[in-house]
Amino acid sequence: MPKYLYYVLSMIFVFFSLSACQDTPKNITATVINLSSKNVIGTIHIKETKYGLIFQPSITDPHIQQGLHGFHVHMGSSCAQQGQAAGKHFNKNKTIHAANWYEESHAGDLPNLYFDKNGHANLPVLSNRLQLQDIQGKSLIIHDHTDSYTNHTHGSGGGKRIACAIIAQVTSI
Ligand SMILES: [Cu+2]
Ligand SMILES: [Zn+2]
Repeated sequence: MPKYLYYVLSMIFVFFSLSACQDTPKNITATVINLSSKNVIGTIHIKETKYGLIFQPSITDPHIQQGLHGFHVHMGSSCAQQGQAAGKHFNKNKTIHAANWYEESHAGDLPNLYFDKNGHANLPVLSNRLQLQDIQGKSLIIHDHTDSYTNHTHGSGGGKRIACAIIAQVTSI
């Protein structure tokens, strides 16, 4: 085999190795912290699919009440100050606070998360309007109450921030 062929083959190998490294991740596991106790209470696994992003919680915290809890992607990259450092809802186009399936809503508005009577959350929610690259480095907030999916009532996003996760930990595909 001519020498230049070794060269060409090795460059092809290097090219494919590099492009494999530069793939954007298809999933992230974010660690969830209770904002009062500061304890780690579980994870939210975020997976990119052809239907959008699936947020799969695996959380146990007996201090979280049974029922539906407001859940959003917030702009900030910090959970400090009882979650206030997470800032406002991720919002690409100056839209309004509403249900996730309403096209005019904040991009970070997600369906409510369900916690059972033992403080377990394991039912996934879907957003068909987000990609992982949009939300990396931002945060997830879980609220004390149910999100009414409207701008019109006080505390409509679910009120007090009770748990927070930074969307940063990259895992293998
Ligand atoms: Cu929120
Ligand atoms: Zn919102």
